[in-house]
Amino acid sequence: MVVAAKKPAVAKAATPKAPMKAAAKSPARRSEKTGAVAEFSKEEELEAYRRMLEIRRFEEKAGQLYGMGLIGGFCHLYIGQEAVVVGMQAALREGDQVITGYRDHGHMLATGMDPKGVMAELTGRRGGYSKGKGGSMHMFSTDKGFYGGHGIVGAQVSLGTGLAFANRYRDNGNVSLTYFGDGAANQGQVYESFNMAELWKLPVVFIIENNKYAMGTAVNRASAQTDFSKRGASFNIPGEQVDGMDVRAVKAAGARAVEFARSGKGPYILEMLTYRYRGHSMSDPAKYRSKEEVQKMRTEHDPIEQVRARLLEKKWATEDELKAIDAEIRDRMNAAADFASADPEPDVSELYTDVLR
Ligand SMILES: Cc1ncc(C[n+]2csc(CCOP(=O)(O)OP(=O)(O)O)c2C)c(N)n1
Ligand SMILES: [Mg+2]
Repeated sequence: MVVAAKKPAVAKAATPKAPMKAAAKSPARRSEKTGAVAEFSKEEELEAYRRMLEIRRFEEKAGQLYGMGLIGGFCHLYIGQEAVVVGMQAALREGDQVITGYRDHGHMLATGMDPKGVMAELTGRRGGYSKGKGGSMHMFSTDKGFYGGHGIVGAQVSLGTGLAFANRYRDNGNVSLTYFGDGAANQGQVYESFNMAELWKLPVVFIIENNKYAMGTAVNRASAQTDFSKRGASFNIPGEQVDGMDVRAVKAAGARAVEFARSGKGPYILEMLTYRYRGHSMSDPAKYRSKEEVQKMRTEHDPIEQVRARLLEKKWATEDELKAIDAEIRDRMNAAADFASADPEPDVSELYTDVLR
């Protein structure tokens, strides 16, 4: 309706200011995944270490609270994939937006949302981001630019494209980061969104978190084209595969993609090659993959261990300094868990507030 009422703005959206075809000529361009990645400075390494560890410790704590019966409903942990959101967030500026699916706690913390508010929402308490009425998949913070947390597979892709359309319409220069999984990449609305995003040159970066499985189904059993960076080829959307376990590679690719979208050239696809260590959700025994496969990823590709090893090797931090960072983060996550266990549940009078009837 807004589209029909404000034709000039739509015409503007369809006629972007910046020349657009140059970079879009080679869709599905392979990334420099196998080449050297730009080194981080000491400050960047330490920042990445802290940010990723925060997510890891938060998720471990959430897993514990779930085991204690304090978290109801579904709970999808992000452990193993931390480098993706931490690297991408480093490419953003204030006003940019993030939207994702149900595996969303890492994205929330990366945008700067308060672990206490997120944890209290998981336990259904008043101090939670949705006042305890939403849970793991229903949290938002427009202040931090976080738009959920969506339980319907692929739903966030059209919503994220809509956020980008609004940015274009308002000409505010903001970019929408729209995250989804390898399984979601086979959903029909993804391609309707791709078409519109390219047609109108919308400022959106589509980030496909390829963690090799959709619930218990391996990528090669569900996808005819397993190189997801090529999924935009028929729409002329460029794409790259990125080592999603290396925060430096993610940050570099993120900066390129966000700059591309922000400058009016249209959407960009980043396929993040990543891995989740835990089951699909807390109730998944993960029998569809071997323990050795998981162990190999943990020991050889862990995103946090990679940063830790570089920090020690370059003598940018000592074991004791890294232990102190870990202890401080553990304390904060324990405090979040204590708050989320002690805070009262919402009052019965809250039952119908903020709810569409
Ligand atoms: C429309 C729809 N179909 C099916 C489901 C059930 N479902 C929940 S998660 C999921 C797998 C999605 O996998 P992927 O996109 O790879 O994300 P990941 O869990 O690996 O992060 C499915 C099929 C759903 N929630 N919504
Ligand atoms: Mg997946």
